[in-house]
Amino acid sequence: MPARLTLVSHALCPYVQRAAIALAEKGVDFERIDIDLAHKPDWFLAVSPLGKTPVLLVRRDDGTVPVFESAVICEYLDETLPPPMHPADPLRRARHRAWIEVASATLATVWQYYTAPDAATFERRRIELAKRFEQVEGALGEGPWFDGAFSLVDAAFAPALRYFDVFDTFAEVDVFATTPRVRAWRRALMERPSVRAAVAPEYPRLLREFVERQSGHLGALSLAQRDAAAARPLPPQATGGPR
Ligand SMILES: N[C@@H](CCC(=O)N[C@@H](CS)C(=O)NCC(=O)O)C(=O)O
Repeated sequence: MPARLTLVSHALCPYVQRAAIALAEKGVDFERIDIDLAHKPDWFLAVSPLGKTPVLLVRRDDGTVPVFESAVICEYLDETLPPPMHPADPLRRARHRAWIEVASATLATVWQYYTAPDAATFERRRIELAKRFEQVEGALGEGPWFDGAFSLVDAAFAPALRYFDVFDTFAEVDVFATTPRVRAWRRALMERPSVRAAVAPEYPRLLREFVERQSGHLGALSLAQRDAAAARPLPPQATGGPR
């Protein structure tokens, strides 16, 4: 029998990750299909009016319903599957939904950061991102999660924070110098099994290559790090062998 839930995805899409995290937290079986957003298949355009991933295909006895927009997918999953990932109190829930919007704005800034064409623009966007994370710092609770139990806000921010795990491997740029709580939150999120499983093992390589293809400042830092690594002499061979 085909899976009841299919997540139509793209390997690097951060919005897909939100839905994948929510699905994993709910412990539900689902199928994931990665598509090429540069060549969108007709069947995809038929289920995605805006031509964007993610789309959740929900198979029911009376047919398949496509649910699109990551926030809507997450809300649908939360309304239909335990455990709850939104707080029960309406005001607290409203606050969580509002911070999910901030997570989306943060993703837009991360995109501008890693596509910044030159060093000066890159630095301006680094400052913009650091300020955004200072706002988040002020909203964070005692930890380890955004506010109490692991919630949809955690699922929404994890993909934005994951980018820096990859960027940190080739560029020495600190976006989190003034935000110790965000740093701790980031570490906790990256240990969470649902967050880890939301991307494939080749994600770091694919993201790095994608950044390089943007031909911006961060891509140049990545290429420079590759060149430096290639020019480094190999460590001396160990002498002798097992006796
Ligand atoms: N608001 C949407 C944003 C989704 C989105 O921007 N997806 C990107 C990939 S990460 C996409 O499909 N872009 C293709 C396009 O815009 O043509 C959501 O939350 O699901």
